[in-house]
Amino acid sequence: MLQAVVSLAAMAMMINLSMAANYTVGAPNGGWDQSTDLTTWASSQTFLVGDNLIFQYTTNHDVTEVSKPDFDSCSASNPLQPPHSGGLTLISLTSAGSRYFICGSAGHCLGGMKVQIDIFAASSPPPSTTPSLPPPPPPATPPLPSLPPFHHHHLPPLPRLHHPLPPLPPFRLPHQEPPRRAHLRHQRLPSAIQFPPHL
Ligand SMILES: [Cu+2]
Repeated sequence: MLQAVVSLAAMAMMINLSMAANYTVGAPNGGWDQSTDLTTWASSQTFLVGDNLIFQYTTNHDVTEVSKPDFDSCSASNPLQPPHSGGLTLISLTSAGSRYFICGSAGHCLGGMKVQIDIFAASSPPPSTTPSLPPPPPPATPPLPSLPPFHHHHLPPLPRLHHPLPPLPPFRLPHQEPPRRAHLRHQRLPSAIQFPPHL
């Protein structure tokens, strides 16, 4: 049971990793510099929770995360966290909301080296800015393994049944005597009843 939970968690992590996107700021036609239109670049992307920003830059720049007022005024004096430097900075977008990055080098933010990143919850990206992906092709159906040819099992012929029956005697209707009519005999009544002579 515990093993199943652990492997499920590992699978969920793998799915999350596979779904997370890395965005190199300004790429592919620009970068984290003063000559890239970073506002246009950011508006062409959809950032989701779990995605990562990758800042690649020459070492005369840095990555300074600031509040929106400081972003608007290009003030790097109150960074939300120590400025990142060194030429390669990875920022994990761990929650929904807006984050503001400027370059802390003097004059660079005013020169346009600033970017606002709007991060959406992974489960509900805005439908208007979500690029519609073509439907995935139907999964190829693996061919079924061919079955070995089917051999009909040849059964031996059944022995013929020989039950010679003795010939039946010719069928005769049982002799029936015609119904005998009871012979009614007219009994002759005496034609003349002779009464004894009247006394
Ligand atoms: Cu800079």
